[in-house]
Amino acid sequence: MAQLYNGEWRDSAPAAEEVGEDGQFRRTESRFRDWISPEPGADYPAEAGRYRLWVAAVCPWASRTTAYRVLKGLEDVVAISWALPGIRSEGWVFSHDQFGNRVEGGFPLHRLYTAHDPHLTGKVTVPTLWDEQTGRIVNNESADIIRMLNSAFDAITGDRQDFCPESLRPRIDRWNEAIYPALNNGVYRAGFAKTQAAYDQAVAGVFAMLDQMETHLAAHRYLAGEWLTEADWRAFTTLVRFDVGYHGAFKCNRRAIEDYPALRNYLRELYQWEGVTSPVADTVLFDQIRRGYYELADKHGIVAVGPELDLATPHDRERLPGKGVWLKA
Ligand SMILES: N[C@@H](CCC(=O)N[C@@H](CS)C(=O)NCC(=O)O)C(=O)O
Repeated sequence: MAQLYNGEWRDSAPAAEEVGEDGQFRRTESRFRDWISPEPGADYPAEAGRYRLWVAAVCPWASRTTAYRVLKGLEDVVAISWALPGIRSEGWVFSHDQFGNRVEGGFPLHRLYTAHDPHLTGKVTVPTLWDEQTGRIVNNESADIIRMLNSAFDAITGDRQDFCPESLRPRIDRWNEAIYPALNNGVYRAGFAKTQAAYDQAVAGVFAMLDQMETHLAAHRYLAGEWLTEADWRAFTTLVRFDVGYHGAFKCNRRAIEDYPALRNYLRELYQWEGVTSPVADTVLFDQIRRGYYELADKHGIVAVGPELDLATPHDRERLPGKGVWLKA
């Protein structure tokens, strides 16, 4: 994997190898974990127009943050830069730099990381939350970023939706802790496995989790019951990529989401969710997702044709009791 070594971008280096001797893929922990806060005197105070998200449409972790940006009505508050599609030797590449200047040949995200620290060693990942005022990276862990977006800017936007209410936290965390290793990251462990045993184990975990979710969602509108929460959005960004990406490119092909009656309707309901400023569906760029995964998986970069999905068709979830989104007092 390409990464920074003492501020230098190197295309491959065994030290950063994320595949162990047993052929298992292990994702490195994110390193920037600072927090935007509405508290007075915070290092990163909540201010409109100060922060920027650097994202890629193919990436499920980045997509958590792009979904929250529309869900919480933050389109005029937190700026966004979308990576140019395709895999490049420089990693994620953007059309403009951090000052808004167009860069001929593209601006690699690793430049942002060395602007933060010229001697940095580590991976360069999306999403990255950047502070334009100090020229520093605030955070590059999507799980943290969505918790921040859920509340940090509420006083600015007036939005009271709470996707992580205190009273539902234990349920949300329980689903997150189960779904992350088995499904969100499980599809990558299947797709990047270097041994049959590692693949077999990962793919078994993927489908055991989908089966468990199917059983739960047959009787409950959402993962945490009657309320739509963070657990649903973290599941969503993997589910929406499954049939067009993971099923073929990552060999997760025992079943498709379309084969699960409850999951397929649940996926439609989330996909059709109206954000405050734009629909969640606008943040899902199927063409880039499909291309992105096949480029990763196929050395010739051949993109599979199917399946054709129409997630805008009606769902049947109204038959289950649901209260929608929790509102803060
Ligand atoms: N734990 C991180 C993972 C982010 C991540 O791994 N993003 C991928 C794209 S899907 C990436 O940028 N990979 C580049 C690399 O591994 O060098 C998060 O959830 O934010």
